[in-house]
Amino acid sequence: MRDAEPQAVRLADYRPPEWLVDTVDLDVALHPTQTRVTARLALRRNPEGTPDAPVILEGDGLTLVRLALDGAPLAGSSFEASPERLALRHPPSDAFTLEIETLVDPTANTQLMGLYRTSNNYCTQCEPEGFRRITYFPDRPDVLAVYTTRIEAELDEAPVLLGNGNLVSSGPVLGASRHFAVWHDPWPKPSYLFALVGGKLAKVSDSFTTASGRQVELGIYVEEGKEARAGYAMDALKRSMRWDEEAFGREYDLDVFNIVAVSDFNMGAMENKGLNVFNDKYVLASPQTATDADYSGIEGVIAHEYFHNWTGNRITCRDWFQLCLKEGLTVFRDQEFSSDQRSRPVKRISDVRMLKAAQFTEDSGPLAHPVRPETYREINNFYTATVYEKGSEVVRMLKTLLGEEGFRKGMDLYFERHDGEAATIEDFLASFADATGHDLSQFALWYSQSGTPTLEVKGAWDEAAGTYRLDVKQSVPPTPGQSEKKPMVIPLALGLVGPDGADMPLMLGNTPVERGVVEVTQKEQSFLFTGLDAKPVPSLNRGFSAPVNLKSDLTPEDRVFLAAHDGDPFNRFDALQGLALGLLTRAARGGAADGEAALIDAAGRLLADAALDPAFKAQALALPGEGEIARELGSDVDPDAVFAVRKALRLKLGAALAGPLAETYAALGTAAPFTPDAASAGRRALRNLALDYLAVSGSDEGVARAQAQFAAADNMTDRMAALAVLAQHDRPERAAALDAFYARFERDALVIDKWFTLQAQIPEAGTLERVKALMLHPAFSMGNPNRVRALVGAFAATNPTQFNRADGAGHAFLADVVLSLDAKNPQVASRLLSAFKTWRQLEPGRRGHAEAALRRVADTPGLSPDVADIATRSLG
Ligand code: 0A1
Ligand code: ZN
Repeated sequence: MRDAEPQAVRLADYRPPEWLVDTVDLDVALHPTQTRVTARLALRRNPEGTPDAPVILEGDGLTLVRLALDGAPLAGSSFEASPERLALRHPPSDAFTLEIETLVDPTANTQLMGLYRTSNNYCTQCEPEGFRRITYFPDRPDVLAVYTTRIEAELDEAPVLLGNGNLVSSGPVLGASRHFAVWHDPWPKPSYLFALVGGKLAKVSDSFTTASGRQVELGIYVEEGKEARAGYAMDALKRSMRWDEEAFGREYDLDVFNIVAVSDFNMGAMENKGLNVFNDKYVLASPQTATDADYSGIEGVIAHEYFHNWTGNRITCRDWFQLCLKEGLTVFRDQEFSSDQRSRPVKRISDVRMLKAAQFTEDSGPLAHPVRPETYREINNFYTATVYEKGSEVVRMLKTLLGEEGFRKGMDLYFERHDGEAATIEDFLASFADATGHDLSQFALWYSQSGTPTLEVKGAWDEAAGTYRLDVKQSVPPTPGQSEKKPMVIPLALGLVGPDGADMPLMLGNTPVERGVVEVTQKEQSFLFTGLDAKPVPSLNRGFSAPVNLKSDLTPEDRVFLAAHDGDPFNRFDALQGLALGLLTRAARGGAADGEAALIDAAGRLLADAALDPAFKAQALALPGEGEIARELGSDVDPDAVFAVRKALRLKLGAALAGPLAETYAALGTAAPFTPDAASAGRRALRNLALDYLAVSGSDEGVARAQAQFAAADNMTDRMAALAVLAQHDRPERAAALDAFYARFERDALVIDKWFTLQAQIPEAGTLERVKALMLHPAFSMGNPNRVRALVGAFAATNPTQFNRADGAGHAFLADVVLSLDAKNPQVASRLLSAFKTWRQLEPGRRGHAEAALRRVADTPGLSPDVADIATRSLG
């Protein structure tokens, strides 16, 4: 394990690398416990570095076997080697070849960083700092080299050998049971994009012809027997490749593109050059085993990793502070892809739901940090919703401000200028500024200021003048390390909705507002809209044009009106959500839940609107989650009270709309076989929402309907939805259904994960004990990240009443699991621990338990830097 108290790294301290590496020739002889890695590095002194700087290469737990310089073995006195570093204090010249032989043990690697084993196959994960667990290297993203990798293994153990780039040669190793493959990647890349895979894997093949006629062989490698489940991923890959050509003018650049699905993986997937490695959850799907959400997750992640080929690989990051340069931009690109493949408004709604649930929460608590952090102790802890999701929102705002054409010009210039480089956020913004003439210096605050801005908006109607004035005030709350904030550039898309429900003209003086977007740039600002013949209802922040907390003076009547008429579908959704959130927070504070009748009425009308997409209805009719209600409350949160008021409202909606819901349920039933397209998925989503509302009361009829659906379902979406309904009711049907589900899918780990998750989410007093018992279940394993996340992660992150039990047992349990997992897999342990990110908003009793649990973790000796960092920042 690494030093538990590593020095903080600061963006301000960035210095160019002292030594560059032009080529890396790797020879990897795979062995379960003693893999021999020979690395030949062509090192060259960086002319921009410090004269006489020593060569210092990073390592992590390495065993050095041999070292040679320009072919001659090096005497022990001329270098210093430890598991963590290799230093040549007095290099003999400014350019030479260093040959380094190390031994690594992939079987003992439970961190799943560097070279490790999964289901007896070999695979690597190098982002962000895993390459140093394979060989000594200047392991930083601004050292770009051309890699050639020779992999050797026992033929019967690893018949498949994959590397980055194109296959150069392969064959048997003479006189032995071993074979080899040589891969060459012509594109210079940082070490974090290196990958190799060896093992017994089945290949699903296809091909793609790029716009300019290059033929690309596509391969998806999966466990034998799972080939049929890779079809959807392959289809998504081909669609992604075509889309990037059409939407961004970006073509693929190698002869092969391979994806390998593995069952032990710390994250979702990894964009290694030409050899993406995926958590199999984001590759494998069949109607019987995957839900609609799984299918759209696969589509999104396949696209995301593929799009990294240009935004991340061809143009990479200068340092890890620039992580959002590739991640925020690539999330933006994958969101746009999914919007084009599916329904744009529905995609936007689900993205914003997730942004609010994950990022707004992070931004309002102790782990808040800027999209581009300025300091870190453990970079693994910065793969966050802020870097990814808020990072994407910042790119989206740029597009909103510059318009379609300006944005495309900026992107084109960025690709043209920085291809083959390790770039910064400044480079990115300069491309847009130079391409369009826009001054983006104030906009850049989005990268440096943390915290979700609040935008207060008040309207004033002047009947005599026919004008409507919007008074806008912005503020950014204090966040860790940042007490004072400057005003930001907030692109506010809006419309003025007239009494007939249609948009009225949007004029500032005599000028029409371009694209319906005004730019808020000051602390306080007013906009006077003219030429209006009736009082409008403002539809603000359309499409969620800026990631802000909007506080408007809209009345409940205005919201009911917008829910029925707004021309912007996002705001139609948001109007209903706002109504619900308003009354839920009032009720949770002990006030009267007034406004229910209006909400029920608005919901009923939306449900009955035949012109609306079922997927949209399903989103609009799903109440804000417990987390969102808690965030809105802000302090002294009692999760039981939040759950109770939400459940009470679900009961009322279910009872009041029972007739139309039952009709919806019946009307959307179909005998057609399952297809994962967005339209069919939308119908299932609405039907399953109806199923849920109709059973909230636990009535015999509601439960029987769910039970019948569970028994008859021909696909996982419907089966799972029914099981989720049954799981909410402590009745004999629940145990029976859970048992039947387990028996049917016992051999399918990804499906059993759903079974674990569902049970971890039961909002009942016995759930913690159930989770503890399930940890002893033979299908559970602390060594597999998916299993840990499915059970413990789901409990901590998605079961607010039971995780935050008043007696503190839920908090203590999470601390115990984090501490026992830390030595094995610090990354997964620290992610689990970040479930405490909202602990300060709890009421005093629960807050005390959370603090005690966090302190117990923080005070434990020998913590990994990952867990130590989250624990101390959470308490800070
Ligand atoms: N770059 C990947 C995310 C990723 C980061 C770290 C990892 O290490 C375990 C794995 C993947 C992405 O954005 O998809
Ligand atoms: Zn990414």
